[in-house]
Amino acid sequence: MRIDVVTLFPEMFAPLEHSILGRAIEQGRLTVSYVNPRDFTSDRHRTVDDYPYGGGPGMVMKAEPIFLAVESVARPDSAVVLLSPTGRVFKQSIAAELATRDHLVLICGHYEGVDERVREHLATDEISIGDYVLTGGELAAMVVIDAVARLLPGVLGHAESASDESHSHGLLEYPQYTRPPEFRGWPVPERLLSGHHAEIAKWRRRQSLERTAQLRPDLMTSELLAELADDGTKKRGRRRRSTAEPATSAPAEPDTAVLADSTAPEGESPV
Ligand code: 4HQ
Repeated sequence: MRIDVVTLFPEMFAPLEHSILGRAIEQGRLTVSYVNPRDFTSDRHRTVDDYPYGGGPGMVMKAEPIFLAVESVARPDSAVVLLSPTGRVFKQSIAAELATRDHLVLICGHYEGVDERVREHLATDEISIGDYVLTGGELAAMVVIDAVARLLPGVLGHAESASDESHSHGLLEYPQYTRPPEFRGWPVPERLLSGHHAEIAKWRRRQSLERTAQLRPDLMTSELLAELADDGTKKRGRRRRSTAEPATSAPAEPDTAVLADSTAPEGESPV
């Protein structure tokens, strides 16, 4: 995959050179390049921002340097993604969707934002990494790059493996332990030491279900709630024909009642 990042601050992306992504870049599985809108200005001061029409605080990134920067790298098959608090909120399924593309162009805004014509006439997609305000789109772009790159073929090594963790199957991960079997008096759950693989798999599934219900009730589908309610004492297999199976599996609304802090107002705007 090739990723071109449109940014005034390419130095901010130095962390990508390290660890797993650094290895993926060295192996040529991923190419990340930078294109600076400042290099597409023609005035003496290389101006990339200007005052907002209508007044108000802060500066707005000018349309032309961003259009020229994107147009210098874009191909017919590029996904052109604007990082912005008004975008669709990033999650694993969006990472998986982007990982199928051959070319991403990520536009990082700075200051109070970018001229609206970038969103309207240049970006093909708009992504937010969450409901909080960053000083620029660079950290958001790095989050997207990291989550997408680890899904590319061969990027994760044997020991890392992409399929079996939180959010890839819609459940939170079960608790993990390594040696020693007892640390400061806290033991590793006995089932994990048993070597009984079927029992271990059952225990882990149960832990994942219970954790998800407790910590992220918004992720619980009707199927998962039914599985959670099932105490495992009924006989398996030989299922009888059921009448009226629900057709959909929409996640439940967040159940803030189970959370420690249910006092925060909902729908707080990040912008
Ligand atoms: N930004 N998810 C860039 C964000 C943001 C987010 C604020 C983007 C400032 C100029 N980006 N503007 N949240 O907070 O992606």
